[in-house]
Order: sequence, then C-alpha cells, then structure tokens
Amino acid sequence: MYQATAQSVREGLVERWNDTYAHFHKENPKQAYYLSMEYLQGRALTNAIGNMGLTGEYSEALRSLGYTLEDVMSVERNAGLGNGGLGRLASCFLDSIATLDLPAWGYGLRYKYGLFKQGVDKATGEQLEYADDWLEVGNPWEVARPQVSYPISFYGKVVNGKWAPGKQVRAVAYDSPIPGYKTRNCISLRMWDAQPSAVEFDLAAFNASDYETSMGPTNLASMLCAVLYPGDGTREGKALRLSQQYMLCSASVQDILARWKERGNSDWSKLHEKVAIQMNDTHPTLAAPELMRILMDDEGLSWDDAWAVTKKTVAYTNHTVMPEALEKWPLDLVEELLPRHMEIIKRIDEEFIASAAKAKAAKAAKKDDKKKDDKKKKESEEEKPAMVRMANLCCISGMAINGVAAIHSEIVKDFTFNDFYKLFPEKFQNKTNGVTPRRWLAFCNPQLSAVITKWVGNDKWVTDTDELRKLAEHATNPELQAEWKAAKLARKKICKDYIKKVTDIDVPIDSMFDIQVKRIHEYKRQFLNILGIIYRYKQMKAMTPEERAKCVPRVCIFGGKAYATYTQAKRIVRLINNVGSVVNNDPEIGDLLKVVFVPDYNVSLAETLIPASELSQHISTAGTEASGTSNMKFQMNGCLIIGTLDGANVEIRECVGDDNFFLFGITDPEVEPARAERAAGKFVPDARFTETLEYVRSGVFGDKFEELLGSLEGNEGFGRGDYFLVGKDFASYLEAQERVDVAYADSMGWTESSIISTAFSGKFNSDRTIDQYAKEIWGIKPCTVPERK
Ligand code: NTF
Repeated sequence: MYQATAQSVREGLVERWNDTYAHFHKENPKQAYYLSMEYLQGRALTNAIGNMGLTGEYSEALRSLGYTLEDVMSVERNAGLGNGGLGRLASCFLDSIATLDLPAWGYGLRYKYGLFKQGVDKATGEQLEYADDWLEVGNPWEVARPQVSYPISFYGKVVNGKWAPGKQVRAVAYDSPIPGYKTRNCISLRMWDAQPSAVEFDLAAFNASDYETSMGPTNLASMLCAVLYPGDGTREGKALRLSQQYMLCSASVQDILARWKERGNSDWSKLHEKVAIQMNDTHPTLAAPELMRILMDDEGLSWDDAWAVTKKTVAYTNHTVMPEALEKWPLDLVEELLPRHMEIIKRIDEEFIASAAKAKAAKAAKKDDKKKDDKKKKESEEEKPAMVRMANLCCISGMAINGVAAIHSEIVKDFTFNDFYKLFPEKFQNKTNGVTPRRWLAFCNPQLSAVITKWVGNDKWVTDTDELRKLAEHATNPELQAEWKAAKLARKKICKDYIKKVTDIDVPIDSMFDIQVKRIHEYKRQFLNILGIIYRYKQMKAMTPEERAKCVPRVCIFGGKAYATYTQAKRIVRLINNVGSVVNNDPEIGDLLKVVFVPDYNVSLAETLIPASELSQHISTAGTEASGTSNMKFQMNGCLIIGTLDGANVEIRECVGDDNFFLFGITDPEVEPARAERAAGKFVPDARFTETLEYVRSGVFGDKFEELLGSLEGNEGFGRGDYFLVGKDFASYLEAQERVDVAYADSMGWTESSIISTAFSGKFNSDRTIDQYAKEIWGIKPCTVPERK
C-alpha cells in the first residue's frame, strides 16, 4: 500500500516537476545551485502529500481501503544521507526554495548506505552500529537519468597545461522531486551515483582471468558512493573522502555549465548573471578550482577572465568554528589525486598572498600588527606536511561568506577568519538558520496545528509565520490554554507509546518531558545534562518520602549518534544508559525520574519527540555551537528552552523574552579566561560538582567511568582538562534547573510561556532565511510556474 500510495503521489508530482523544468528553461532566469555533501530528507510521503494540500484526500482514500495514512507512511525508510544539523538544514532549504518559487536546484551524492543505524547493547549500554541500507527495498521518489552523466577524472598528470587523468568514473544523475507548499513549483534534488566508465573496463584482462585488474574501475566506482564520511584516519581514507567531494563538485559544475549552454547562454564573462553556486561548508570547496579548470582548459578563457567570473559565482557558508573541524588536506595528496587543481590552487594562493601584501603595504600597517602577522605567516609556512586549507580557499574564492546565526557570524569575523575579514569586510554576512514550518510544525504536529489555526483564525501561518504572533494575545485565555495542553498531552501519549515500543521503558505521561537530541559531542555537553540528572537522583535518594513526593517528576530523554571513532562520545552514551538502568528500576524513585536513551535518532524520530517536548536542552559551551536548528523546532512546538548564550539560542531568547527562557552559563568572552583559570590550577569547582563525580566513582552505575570523569579534571592522560567547561557551568546549570521546576509547578504560567514560545518563533522559518540568501547572496527572483490551461 505504501508503494502504491507513493506511486500515485509521484504521478501527481511529475507533471508539476516537468512544468517547472520547462518553465525555468523558457525563462532562463539566474539560478542558484546548492552543493551539499549531506541531506537529511527524512520521509517524503507525508511531506509531499501535505505540500500538495492533499492530506485529507489521501487519508480518506486509504481509510476506504482499510488503512491509515499514519501506518502507510511509517513504513517508509528515512533518507539519512547526513550527520546532523548541516544536512537537515540543506533539506529545509530545498523545501523553502520550492515554496518560494525560486529557481534553484540541490546537488548531492547518492550514498548507498546512509549514516549508520544505531542500536544499544542491552547488557553494556554501549552504542552499536549497523549499515543503513536505505535503498534495500527501492526508492519510489527518485528517477534515474542515465542520459545525464559526466566523466569524473582522478590522478594522472598535467601535460602542456592540461590534465591527462589516470582514472575515470562516470557520475550518473538521480533526481528527486522537491515540491513546494501550495505552489506548482517542484524543484530537483540531483544526487550523483558513481558508475564505472566503460572505456576503462579491461576486457582483455577479464578474459585472461585477471579479475582484479579488470574490475579496478568498477570497484573504485562502488567505493565512491558507498558511505557518507568514510573514516579518514588513513591516507586511503582521506583520498576516498576527497574523491567524493571532487565528484560532487565536478559533476555538478559540469551539469550547471551544460544547462547554462543549453539555455542559449554563451558569454562566459556573464556566467555569474545566471549562476550562483552555494558551497554548504567547505566540503564542496573544489567547485571553485573545478570551475576555473573547465573555463580555462576546456573553454579557453585566460586565467584573469576565468578568475574574474569564478569569484562572482561561488559563495561559502561556514557552519563551525571548532578548529579541528576546519577541513585541511595534505598538499601532496591533493597533488596526486587532482594534479591540475593543485596547480590552480597554488596560483590562487600566490596571487592572493601578493595582493594581500600589497593591500597591507598600502595601509602602512602599524608596527605591532606587522610583527604579529609575520609571526603568523611563519607558523603557517612551517606546517609540515603542507596542507590545503579548504576554508581559506573558500574565503578567497567566494563572493560571499556567511555564518549561520548572529553571534556565530560575529565570531567568524572577529576570530576564525579575522585576517580575511580585514581584507574584504564586504564579503561577510550573517544568515541566521531556519527550519521549515511545514515539516516541523504543520505536518509533524497536526494536533497543535489545529489549535493554532483555530486561534490565529486561518492557516496562513504555515508560510507566513509572523501570523503566529496572534497567539500571544490569547496566551492567558483558559480556553486556549486547555486546548494547548490537550494537544501537548496527545503528543506525549504518542511519544510514550513509541518509547515503550523501542526501549520497553514505561514513562509517566504527567511528568515533564525534558529532551536533548543531537549528535553526541563533548561541546554539546550531554555530559552536563546527565551529571545534572545524577545530582538530582542523588538528592532524591537522600530525601524522606514526604520530601520526595514534592519533587517535579521528569522524564529525561536523550537521542543522538556518536561518531563511530569518537570514543569519549561513546562513553557518554554508555553513562546515560547505565544511569537509566539504575534510576528507572529504583523502587524508591518510581515515576519521579526516568532516564531514556532512544536509539537511532533521525528525522522521523525527531518528528515524534519534538511535538511531545516541554523542556529541551541546548547547553553547548558558549561560542561553540554555530547555530543549532533543533532549538528552533522545539520552540515552534511550544517547548521551553534551557540553554546557554550560544548560536541561535541568543536570538530565540530575544524573541521569546528572558522570562520564557532558562538561561545559564558563562558567555563567549568569559570562555578563554575560564580555561586559563583552569590551566593555572585556580579553578575551584562547586561542591555539588565534586560530590556528583564522587557519586559516579562510588560505582552506583556499575562501571566507575574513570576515563570520562578524568576528562573533566584534566588528569594526566585523560583529554584536555574539561575543555568545554562542564565544571565551570555546573552550578549555574543546576540553578537554572531549579527555576525550571518552580516554573513547571505553575501549570498556567508554563502553558502561557509555551504559547509565547510558538507565537514568537516566526523568525526561525527557513523561508525567511532563504529569502535573504536569494536577495543578499544569490541575486535570484521567484520564477512561478503558471497553472496549466
Ligand atoms: C552544524 N555544523 C553546526 O554544528 C550547527 O550548530 C548548525 O546549526 C548546523 O551546522 C547548520 O548550520 C556542522 O555540522 C559542521 F559540519 F559544520 F560541523
């Protein structure tokens, strides 16, 4: 029934899709191309039906056949071709691009296996990883386009200024339709699959039974698109990752230029008037040198002409300021894999350094400045082996460089890329992230949506989220409050059933649902959350039954995957599970505290958890989380946030007001002094922190978690001494949690805050973000597909 429903929906989409291609072709507008190594599309069925405005019709039709839409859609596999926020942002952006009728496509890779499926070992609490064979039962949404295919070259050498490649595969297009909401526009997500190139198949070797030689190119092709982020600990792993990145860039740039020509364009100096290429983080950086290569070596442009147009065509979004996450590749590896590109990158570098030196001389830099710069230069020259720093290449090549939240964009300018900012301040922008209100409110939470539509007076809020403000006028109205609470309770019930099904844990529905879901990382500080829970548990154990009965009952829910080789993150998962096993089975505690780790966090699970949430945690060390986007989804669904002044939290708090946000922790400028204080041995932790660590060490949760706790103390051999300042923020966190408990006990007050949260979530609509990209970076305008006559 799922296959049949999907086919029927697809049929309805194909007409819109074809009309969109044809209309864009005819109008020949400037078009934007979003290049991303990651997309977290989640399920397509409900989204497509919802965007087409046919939810009622399909529900009815399925009911008459003895099915429910919910059951049918729940068998769809999640397209999980991404890690986390960056990939989901790309998917939200496509939804908004289509909804705003903008002429733009997405480009990505069609990995055979998505991000691993996560399980939990019942006995040890450890994370388990399984291959995610998402295409196992087919994918009714994609259309293979074997006629759209490009050669992708690797290795070889440069002969007379041109590349003579050593190996080749073919990139073949697979397109998925991305329907806009309440519009005929339906754009494409084009994902490249690697296939062996027939010219490389060594038939003679095969017939001589030398299968290894003859199958070489076939194996290379199947490796290229096997998995997202193959381990890059070895040189082979690095080469594979870089090859993937290059394949995305080369195939996409070839396709973009082919389309440009097909539409009758021919003046290369005006390419940027028709094409904008957005690089989603540094993974697609090679788009710039690839464009240069094609323009010079295939199209015959001079260096100057090619460079002039390239730097008006590509733009770069930065998504992280964590130094270890800023990609760099060994220069000799790039040279071996892509010899011609390395030449181009070297020349870009030389010309940039020369022009920067000129700019500096012209400015007659102050003496101290000069000294500092000389020192920096020396450091970079001394790096061995030499590296290609992708973000630097992006900053030099890009027409625009943007961060993803106001505070993040400031950090990018003031620290991460300050040298570049001083040279070309006009390139730097902010584009605060957003999420699609279709998937993340209207479709995933029909219960709350119905209440919103009733009280706002119409459903215009599904696109124009500023309409949600009208809810604020009624925030204390008992009737709205009752309906609001009923919707939340209905979602908590669904969530409770799901938790029971997958973990066998019974959670009480009248407890506060407190959720932290995101990739497991030290900077995101799930560790702080679980230590706070441990402290709470310890306190409760010391209470008399009468005192205990006064506690605000909580269900603490975690979800998220730890990267396969990230040992410390995996230990945090194990600690959470072990704490859960003890607390959940403690008869003294009963329903007052439950700790649940829901395995295999993905888009669908988020759609179940977020509508049920009452409190959510966004508690990264200030200055580390570029934006966060789940915070926006939680806010839209009437969930209150406990959080630090980091990423988009800052702007969310501005919108909801400080009364409706549980703030704690040190601020970004206080972070370095706090680290220095630690390093100098002057930090004195709060007694509650020390007590909590001692409690874990006493073995209450089975293992003593020595390596994990050691990382917080900077013990010899264990990590970097609480680099993310869990100890520093612990007291302030506990105090914020006390304020949460007090607030939750006042049910009317809490509901009012919940309504206010949703009411002022309008800013975080990805339609707003995309409108800004379109106007302020891409320079594209809506191109609305007309109704069929
Ligand atoms: C992520 N970056 C950031 O960590 C999030 O704060 C942000 O919300 C999303 O990007 C989307 O902008 C990454 O995943 C990466 F890859 F850059 F580290």
